[in-house]
Amino acid sequence: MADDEPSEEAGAKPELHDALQRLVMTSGASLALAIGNTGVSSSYTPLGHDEGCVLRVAASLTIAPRARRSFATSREPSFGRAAASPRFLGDPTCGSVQRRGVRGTRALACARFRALTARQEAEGPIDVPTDLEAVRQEPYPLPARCARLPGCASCAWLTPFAPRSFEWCTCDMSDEATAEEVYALLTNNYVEDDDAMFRFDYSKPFLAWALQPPGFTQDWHLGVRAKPTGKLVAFITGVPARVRVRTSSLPMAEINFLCVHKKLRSKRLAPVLIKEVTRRVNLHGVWQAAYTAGVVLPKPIAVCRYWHRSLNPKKLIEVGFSRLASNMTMMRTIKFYKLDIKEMSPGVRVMSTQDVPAVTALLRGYLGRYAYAPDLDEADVVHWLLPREGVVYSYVVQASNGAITDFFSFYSLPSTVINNPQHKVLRAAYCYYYVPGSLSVSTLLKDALTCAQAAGFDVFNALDVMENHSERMRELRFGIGDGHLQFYVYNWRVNQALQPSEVGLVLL
Ligand code: MYA
Repeated sequence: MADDEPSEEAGAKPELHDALQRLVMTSGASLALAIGNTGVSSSYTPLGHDEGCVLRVAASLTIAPRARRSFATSREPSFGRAAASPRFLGDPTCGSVQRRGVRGTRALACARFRALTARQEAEGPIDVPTDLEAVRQEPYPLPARCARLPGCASCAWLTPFAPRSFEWCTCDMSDEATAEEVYALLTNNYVEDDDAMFRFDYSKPFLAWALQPPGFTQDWHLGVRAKPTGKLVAFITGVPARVRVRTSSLPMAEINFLCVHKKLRSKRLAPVLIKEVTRRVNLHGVWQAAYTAGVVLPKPIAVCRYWHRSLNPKKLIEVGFSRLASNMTMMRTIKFYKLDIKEMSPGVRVMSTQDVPAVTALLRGYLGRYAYAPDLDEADVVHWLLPREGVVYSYVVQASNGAITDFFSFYSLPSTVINNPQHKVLRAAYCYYYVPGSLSVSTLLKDALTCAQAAGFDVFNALDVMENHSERMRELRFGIGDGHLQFYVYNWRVNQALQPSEVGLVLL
């Protein structure tokens, strides 16, 4: 091996590794397919923002050369009521000062402030569950299109005076024609990077899997159709899940696939979709929701980052996801990222149905250590983790005595490569759940990378959640992305934002 050749041993040539990582990431190679979801207590007000909100929209799919894309609208934080109230209470110039004297007023202000703070600090529901009968029974009205330009889908005028030209629909994902419509809407209009180089391309089998877990409700797969064509123009989904926030295990909806057709953007359809899905979820007696987004909304419970590990560096360079480092040849780069299937840990095999009880027990034990994690049972494990070709890949490690000691998994989420003459699709594997036992997390991740490379994926993406800390990721030749993914819990107050290492939830 020549002196400057990449070492197969991670860390043996740190300067070379760093150069490669710089190549891959600072040049904009970070496919931070971060669909966004957000942070620290979370009550999202779908119609009309809270004054104190910070809105910073970050790219979902962050990638390459012209980095630092800011899909970003940035609104500086202003003081919301919570911040303003204590200031008012403590204001010695307020009327009560004259009546009570400064000291008395301060004492009263302090007492009120303490009470207020105590209320604010209690973790739990922001709005305590309402009586089901108090939930609005009829759907929210949809805005109408411009009356002056009949048939115009793209003008900015939406008026309540025009005849209604959109209608709600419920999408039956087991119906082939509907599944095709949803796929078409998402594949053409869903999350892109700021440079419009890549767009998520969730496959139909993936959508069928993601949207029909045990106990799913078709009513939560909500679409908007244009009248009179019937074309699907907007979509949002919820699926039921039991999720634990610290010690509270709650029935929640996991909200995903919020999408408005490109020609109907900025007409405030999204807030109506969110309100309507909230109503439908509430009608089932569910008052909390988990979601992630690249945008910053009020308020993230955790802010996480993506890391990217090249598996097919040549293609990543060709599509503009990565660049060749100045001191590297293509051959050396390929060698640097090559993983040898013969080096897989002994005992690793594809998960099968008979492993479900053992994998469930392992996951329940391991995820129990995180502050924000799913509360999985065997039916969930059957659905979410039994392997499905092209969708989810799961492996166990079996000891010589037959015991299942470890588990790892990843899912497949390709992206359309926009306007590239050579490549149409980027095949990305995303780190899903794992449980270390006899092997370390690093070894499990290396095995996962090897399986993903052998299965033909181009890149392996992982959030810095669970034990995916930066040191480990660098060791495994990941490069950090420039996208952030915010995690949110709807209608649940959390005192302090969680560290990524406290998050054990992976949303698709
Ligand atoms: S994250 C994936 C989001 N989808 C995409 O990024 C796909 C590409 N983009 C689009 O399709 C549109 O740009 C979308 C906005 C649909 C995103 N989450 O209609 P508008 C707010 C929440 O004029 P459009 C995912 O799926 C924005 O702050 N809100 O804008 C999880 C503004 O509000 P305000 C968002 O560009 C979704 C308002 O929308 C998001 O035409 C979780 C503008 O509306 C976002 N990602 O459409 C949803 N992006 O004016 C919350 C923008 O107030 C769930 N906005 O600032 C809450 C829990 C609900 C269930 C509760 C049950 C208990």
